[in-house]
Amino acid sequence: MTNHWIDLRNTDCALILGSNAAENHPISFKWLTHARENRGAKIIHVDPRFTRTSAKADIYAPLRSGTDIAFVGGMINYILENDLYFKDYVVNYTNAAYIVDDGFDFKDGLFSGYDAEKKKYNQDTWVYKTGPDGKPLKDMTLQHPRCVFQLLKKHYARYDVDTVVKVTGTPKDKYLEICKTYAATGRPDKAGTIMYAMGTTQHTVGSQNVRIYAILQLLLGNIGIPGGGVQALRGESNVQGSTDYGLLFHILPGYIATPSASPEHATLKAFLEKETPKAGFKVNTPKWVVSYLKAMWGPAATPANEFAYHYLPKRDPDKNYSHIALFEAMYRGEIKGAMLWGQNPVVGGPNSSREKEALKRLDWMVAVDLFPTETMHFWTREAGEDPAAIKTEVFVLPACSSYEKEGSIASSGRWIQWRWKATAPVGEAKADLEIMHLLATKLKEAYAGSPRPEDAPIRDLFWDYGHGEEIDIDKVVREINGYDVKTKKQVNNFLDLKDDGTTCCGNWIMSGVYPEEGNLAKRRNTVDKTGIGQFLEWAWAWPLNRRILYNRASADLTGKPWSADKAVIWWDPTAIDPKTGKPGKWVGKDVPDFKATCPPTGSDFPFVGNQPFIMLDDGVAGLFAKKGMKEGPFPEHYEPWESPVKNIINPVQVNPVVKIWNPDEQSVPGRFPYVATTYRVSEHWQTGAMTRNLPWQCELVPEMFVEMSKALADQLGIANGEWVIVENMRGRIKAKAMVTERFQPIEINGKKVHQVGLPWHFGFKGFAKGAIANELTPHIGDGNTMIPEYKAFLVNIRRAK
Ligand SMILES: Nc1nc2c(c(=O)[nH]1)N[C@H]1C(S)=C(S)[C@@H](COP(=O)(O)OP(=O)(O)OC[C@H]3O[C@@H](n4cnc5c(=O)[nH]c(N)nc54)[C@H](O)[C@@H]3O)O[C@H]1N2
Ligand SMILES: Nc1nc2c(c(=O)[nH]1)N[C@H]1C(S)=C(S)[C@@H](COP(=O)(O)OP(=O)(O)OC[C@H]3O[C@@H](n4cnc5c(=O)[nH]c(N)nc54)[C@H](O)[C@@H]3O)O[C@H]1N2
Ligand SMILES: [Mo]
Repeated sequence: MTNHWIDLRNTDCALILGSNAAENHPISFKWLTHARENRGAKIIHVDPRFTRTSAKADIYAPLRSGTDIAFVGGMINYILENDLYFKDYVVNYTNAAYIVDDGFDFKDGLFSGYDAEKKKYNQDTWVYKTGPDGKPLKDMTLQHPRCVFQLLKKHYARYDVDTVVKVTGTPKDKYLEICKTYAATGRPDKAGTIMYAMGTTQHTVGSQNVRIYAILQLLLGNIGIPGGGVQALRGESNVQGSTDYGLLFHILPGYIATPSASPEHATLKAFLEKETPKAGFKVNTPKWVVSYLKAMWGPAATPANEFAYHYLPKRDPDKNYSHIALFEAMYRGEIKGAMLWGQNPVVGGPNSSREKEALKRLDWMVAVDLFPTETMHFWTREAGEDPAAIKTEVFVLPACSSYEKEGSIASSGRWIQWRWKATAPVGEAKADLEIMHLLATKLKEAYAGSPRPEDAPIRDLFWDYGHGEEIDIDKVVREINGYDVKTKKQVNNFLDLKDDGTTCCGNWIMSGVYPEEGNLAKRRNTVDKTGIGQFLEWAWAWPLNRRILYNRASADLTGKPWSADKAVIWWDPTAIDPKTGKPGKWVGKDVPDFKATCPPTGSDFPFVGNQPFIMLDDGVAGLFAKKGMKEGPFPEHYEPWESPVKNIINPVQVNPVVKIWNPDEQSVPGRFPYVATTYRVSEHWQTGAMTRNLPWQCELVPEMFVEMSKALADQLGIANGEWVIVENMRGRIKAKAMVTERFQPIEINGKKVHQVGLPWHFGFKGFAKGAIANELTPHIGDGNTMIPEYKAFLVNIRRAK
């Protein structure tokens, strides 16, 4: 989230698309209800199916799964055509005025630079045109035909209302009502927020779905203000924290790129040169990287050995190591062993039968979990297997639950909150941290004194957290915050970090959570001194306890809030800065997302006073994404891999950069006419391990179902509650028909299309058993992140007998 949960109460309009927030993130509705009651806020919900979120919305509109870019692209066109954008904001705080390289083009569904063979773009033309001084050319009047604003306008002019509703199936009057209502937040005194989750991301165009929300919000001046922003409603408890700490293969803790085995990353010097931009706050990257290496290898990380940079694993630059890719590698027999730590892919993984097959090809597997899961038992008769025919040796380590251990978690709003242990673990169960500590200690014992260079990263691993078998979590948090290596004094925050090896810091974005005064995640001051619900002394938020990201954008060029109602920080020329003793300072209701003493009209490298987007080298937000996004600088509509219709916006059917792993598993519309999506129910959690072992939850939703409209049920002669078969190229499952009004047939370009929905909470363990929805979902992922396309695929449905 750019903002945070409580801040939803400051919104004038919430556009919820790709999320069933009322059921899956219920706390959001506490604050949206507050906004509606106190400031007349409007709630809009866009979802293929009418849910409890829709029931609480002022406007609900259906769309076909997988068509959000068309939907939002049309809103952008509406805003630009009707001059409803926030002009001062767009001109000054985005790259609207920048002139784009002459070679940049978009034709027949493709941007310039596409290599059809490699399915990859050469992004060299996705840049600005520069003047003789090497600086980008700009036209602040936004009239130049090659400026970002005009190119954006041209790109989305093709997304006229009639075309859009032909793609999405949304009734035209509803669509226009949403355009009008949401565009009204483009005024300086109004804020609109976008709330999204898996309905947005689990698509072959998932990343560009999120990008297009950012463009919409920037046009309306909705970023950096209370009640505005783009809100990623995170899923699993602490999924925010796990990405912050580098769980994903392409990032180290703090969103630093993982090094690859390529010449440009061969040495620390080369890596830092490549990964450090020339302008913007990220010029500090070397301080973060070197301090991280000091946290990893302590005294063994010295200036002479480039701080042990050569110990960091380097990934193959041409390989992908995401979920699908790893399971495909297991399937091919390239991976011999796997540790599955709190995950249950036999139920939750895409094309789960294939993933189960992949597990059979491992020599060993370790599962660390609270409950016996389908994944731990994948080799059993219960799973339909012959145990004698499976070679994989399976080890189970019992883990304890969140109530049985202490630690912090990061919420979607980036708040780091401490949780204390409520009760002792059951049986032999241990906290994950303890299990990790024992493992690390044993590994270090095994490699102690080894002269082999490949053992050095473990031999020299700096593991100073424990007392024998016991780990001291306080020491872990202290290292995450960082300290001065010599004095052992905690640094105040990442502004104190150095690139010479004198500081150590486990994760720069978290630096500031544990200064000398103590662990701020434990703070519990319930007084809100800001009046807008910021609660700055409740816990701690990264970065630097900042609650609204990019908040410099809430003030105009001179540092005055665009409107009193939306004031967060402002420039006070008389306020004295305690550090410098000089007048002039950013003050207000949040920690400035800016240098506190850099005046709005001046500069203080790498800060430029009127450029709020400090993490970008331009200092302004990107309506046009320069190099970076795999499929282009502007989001473009492509159909899901499995779609009932042809793409009518452009001639390219599927996202041109996605990797198609197994072409023969594609389900085609003739045989499999219905659009299927998967979703959650309030009563279950994820793969069900945590709810199907609780009898009272099982009573609430006891069995697998497929939800369909009355029209489809009538057409197929299916009665409510009857068993049906749902099938496609990947699998065939049995489910009970749940016939509802919540799905309605939609019209796509003159063709009637039916959508159905499946929960994915069931499996063969626990008290409530049922078919696994993921036996139907494809092994295909988004072009940038590889998140699986769980939300749009094709199936056929028939009566079970
Ligand atoms: N009770 C409960 N709460 C949970 C969870 C749980 O299992 N149970 N899981 C947690 C986790 S890990 C996560 S990630 C979040 C997920 O939270 P959500 O994303 O809200 O979860 P889903 O129900 O999977 O999907 C949301 C909605 O997306 C809609 N949808 C499907 N395709 C599209 C599309 O193409 N466009 C649009 N606009 N909408 C589409 C679906 O109909 C569904 O209503 O929930 C978290 N909260
Ligand atoms: N079809 C379809 N599939 C999906 C999705 C979808 O929308 N549709 N959503 C996807 C999403 S968003 C997600 S997040 C994934 C989730 O996929 P998984 O992470 O595999 O699902 P969970 O059921 O949350 O599994 C977590 C496991 O962790 C265990 N656990 C709980 N607490 C702890 C702990 O403290 N320590 C340890 N070691 N274990 C613990 C639980 O018992 C459970 O078995 O599924 C994905 N799969
Ligand atoms: Mo999730």
